[in-house]
Amino acid sequence: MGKGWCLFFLFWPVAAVVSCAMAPMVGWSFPYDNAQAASNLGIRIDGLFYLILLVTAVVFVGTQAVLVYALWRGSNNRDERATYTHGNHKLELIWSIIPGVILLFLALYQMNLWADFRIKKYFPEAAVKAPIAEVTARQFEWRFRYPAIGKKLQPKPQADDLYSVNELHVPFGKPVMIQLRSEDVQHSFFLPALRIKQDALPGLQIPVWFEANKEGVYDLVCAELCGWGHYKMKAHVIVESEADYQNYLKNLTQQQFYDGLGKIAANENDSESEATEK
Ligand SMILES: [Cu+2]
Repeated sequence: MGKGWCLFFLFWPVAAVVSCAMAPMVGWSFPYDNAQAASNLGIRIDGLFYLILLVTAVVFVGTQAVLVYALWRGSNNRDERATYTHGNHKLELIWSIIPGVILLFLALYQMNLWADFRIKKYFPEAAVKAPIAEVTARQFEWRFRYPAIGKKLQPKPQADDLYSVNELHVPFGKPVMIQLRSEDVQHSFFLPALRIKQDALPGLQIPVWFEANKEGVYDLVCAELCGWGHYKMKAHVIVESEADYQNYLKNLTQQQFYDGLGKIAANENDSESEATEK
């Protein structure tokens, strides 16, 4: 093999490493201008991502360096011939045990993060006690059902529940939980900025929690090819202060229960039920 081929095989790993290192500078890395994740759990997930990237980068650079060295040496010395061996037991043990140990380390290292993210027992208690909304994915939109102000979300829709489509409001700085459902096929609730992704499955109600750590308008997309209108399932999650969030719910109540005569039906019902209770 000529030296030209050695350079050819050297070029690709170098190009891969350089483009990987440049990715954050040119916007090819994490979403939102490579900003830090907008949730505390997301920041921990990014940490795990970088650790795995580092491990794979070391292995990749190491094996490529050995490959190029072997090619270069072979191209320098045309008298040295390759020999055929049936295998090397010791070598095979080494390259089985080292990746095995690395994988075992990663599997154990990420267990806490996985538990905090997915196992309900480890969710923040306040979030579990008061889910803020039920999120229903359907072909091809997201529907949100909030409980009436001051009430708790019930498994079945209530007369005074509040609804919105493709716009979910949540307060920042505190853990919130949603109940995720699908009305038809399999969808996936994906908040790239918060590093949250969970499939929505027909017949199941799946709790998902997150804690947004900064205000903003973030994309909510469906990450499961769910039909011809899959691309239309782009919604937004609006992360705002607790006061703005409460205002939003108030406005939603007013819009939804306005009877056209200047009265808010929901409030009227409330005062009526209070009166009957007395
Ligand atoms: Cu979908």
